[in-house]
Amino acid sequence: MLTMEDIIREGHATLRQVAEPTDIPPNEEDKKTLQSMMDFLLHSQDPEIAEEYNLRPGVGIAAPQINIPKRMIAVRTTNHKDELEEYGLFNPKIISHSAETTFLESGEGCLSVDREITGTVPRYSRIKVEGYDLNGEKVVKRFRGFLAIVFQHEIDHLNGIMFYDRIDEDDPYKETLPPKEVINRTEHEEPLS
Ligand code: NB4
Ligand code: NI
Repeated sequence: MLTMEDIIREGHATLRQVAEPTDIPPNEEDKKTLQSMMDFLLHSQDPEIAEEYNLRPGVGIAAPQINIPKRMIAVRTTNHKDELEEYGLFNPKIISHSAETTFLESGEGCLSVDREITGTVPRYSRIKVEGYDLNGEKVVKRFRGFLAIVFQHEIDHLNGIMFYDRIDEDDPYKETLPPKEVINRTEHEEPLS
């Protein structure tokens, strides 16, 4: 089972590399790795297991964080309807996104970063992701709200990007203005938790 000791921290070169695509269909070793990443999220969200193994809670993890420079991510969280959404994807890719951007009010953290970093991390409000699941089946799905932010944080890791790279260093709390055509949108996003 994966624990915090398996997670590499900022300063480690792997976190700055562009990860390699996996085989499709996925090989058994990569499938085992991805399953262990999904298990880590489950464990980290179980108060008893998390306490026993000293796990920080996580809603996402990317393979480079366990020092495997391959394009694999796991995401596990609830959506705006409070339903569990769980994904393990090989070679995930954002194939389209909104012009509108958003950010997590409470900022972002990272299992590979052992310090608090405050500031606005701009993210697309809505994305369409393509990838392959544990069975090697193609998945194409739209995400918005918190889930969209988690996917962008994880896909960034596959490209060697850390969340704080996206904070404006001269104006850390800068709020990126939405593009003109969506400022007057009538539809409201659910509040981001
Ligand atoms: C990835 C996230 C950082 C910001 C916001 C938040 C948590 C992570 C990092 C976007 C993606 C891990 C991977 C949480 C968390 C809220 C929901 C449901 C019940 C506990 C869980 C706690 F754990 N970040 N941790 N950080 N990363 N919310 N929640 N809750 O997951 O570095 O690259 O279980
Ligand atoms: Ni992270």
